[in-house]
Amino acid sequence: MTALLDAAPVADTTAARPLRAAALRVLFTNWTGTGTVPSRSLYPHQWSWDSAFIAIGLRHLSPRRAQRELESLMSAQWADGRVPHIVFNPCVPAGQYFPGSDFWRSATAGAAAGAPAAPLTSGIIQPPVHALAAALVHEADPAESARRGFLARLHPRLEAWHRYLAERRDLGGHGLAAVVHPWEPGLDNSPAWDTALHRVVPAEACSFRRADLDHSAAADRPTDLDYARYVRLARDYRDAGYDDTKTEFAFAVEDPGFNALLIAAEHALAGIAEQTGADPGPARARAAALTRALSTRLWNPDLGMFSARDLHDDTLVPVRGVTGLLPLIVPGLPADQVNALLEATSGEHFRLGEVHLVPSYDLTGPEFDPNRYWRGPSWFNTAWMLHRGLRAVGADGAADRLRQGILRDAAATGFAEYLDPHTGAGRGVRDFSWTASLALDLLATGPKEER
Ligand code: 2M8
Repeated sequence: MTALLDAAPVADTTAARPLRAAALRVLFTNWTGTGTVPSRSLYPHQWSWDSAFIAIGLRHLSPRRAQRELESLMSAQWADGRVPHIVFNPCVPAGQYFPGSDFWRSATAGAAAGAPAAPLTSGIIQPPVHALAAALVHEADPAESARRGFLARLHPRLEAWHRYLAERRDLGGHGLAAVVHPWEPGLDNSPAWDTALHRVVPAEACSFRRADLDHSAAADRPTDLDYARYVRLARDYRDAGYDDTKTEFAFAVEDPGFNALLIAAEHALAGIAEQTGADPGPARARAAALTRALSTRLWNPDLGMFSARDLHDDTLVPVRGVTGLLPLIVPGLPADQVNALLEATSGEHFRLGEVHLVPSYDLTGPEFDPNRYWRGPSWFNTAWMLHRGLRAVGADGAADRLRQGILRDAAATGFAEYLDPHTGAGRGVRDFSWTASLALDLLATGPKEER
């Protein structure tokens, strides 16, 4: 191992103060009054899994604000249980983000599926980190949480959200939730989606205008061809009324990261049910069934880690993506899979401890690009989740070093959206909310805390 992560640590006392202050400044700047935008420039609305990660950090600043972050997101939930991946801020000018509310048309196209008349939202989803976030936010100040009835109000919404995933999104029929758009697992242009995405007929280039390139370098973002396919998939879903039973999904994938997060969230939801006097049984049963399905259906023995399953031909995708490591957060995973995952994190494909954070895709893979979004760069949320997984399986040394790397790189890059795993150079936008909030979380929880 190189000395990279042994470099001068961000101490947990006085040396950490500037980092904490800077993280708080980012979260204050990006707060809109009811929620937090991921970035004032590139992402000027509220995003689903961003809000969950943001709440996890915000709880150390203001548990009440962290509660409001989750409450505002969940108030945009559809009647069928889905939590939309974007909640649009009506005060942001149309055209500042594409695809905006005029593209998704949730209030009309989504009406039959249960979209609210307001706020306007997208119609797809993102990973279900919310119950985990809610449990952590509650723990930050249980008295204030109880006084506001936070968990009691959120529990039915979270239960409906998880039921939506279990009942409407088990497209493969084997007990796992499927994603129907590369934006849904949150790793938009991961090489893990390439084969499935290449089957999608792109939308006409003249039918849309990207806004992301106004705020970020083209070399750091998905290509125009990727975008044309994203637009086509979203348009087809919208035109089928966002109906999961009627849409002919050209893209349908079971992702190990999405399902691992769902399992962690089901465990958190069972705990929330217990605290609120509700029945924890359904969440526990779903967690157990999901864990069995994950460890059989998405374990890829050829890769020695988990990988996505393409529902088009029911085959495992032979690609090493960072989401294939995230099942480390799943309680009760078979020991041989845990051991193989630990080997995979430190092996040549991800080189944990030798490169900055953990790359989003195989360092030796043919598609690896250190700059382009989810095709190689390291991200702070996946590093935070892996840190949690390492901690959960008792790999404290590796967890401590990763924690140190997250703090160091967040400070060094000005809270970059992502970074080059080899050089540590920041990529994408700066002052990115989940980078700030997750750094804040690790500063507040200390190096060896068991969670
Ligand atoms: C990125 O995705 C959005 C679409 O949802 C985009 O590129 O416009 C992803 O990194 C996603 O994981 C993230 O939630 C979102 C906002 O930070 O940006």
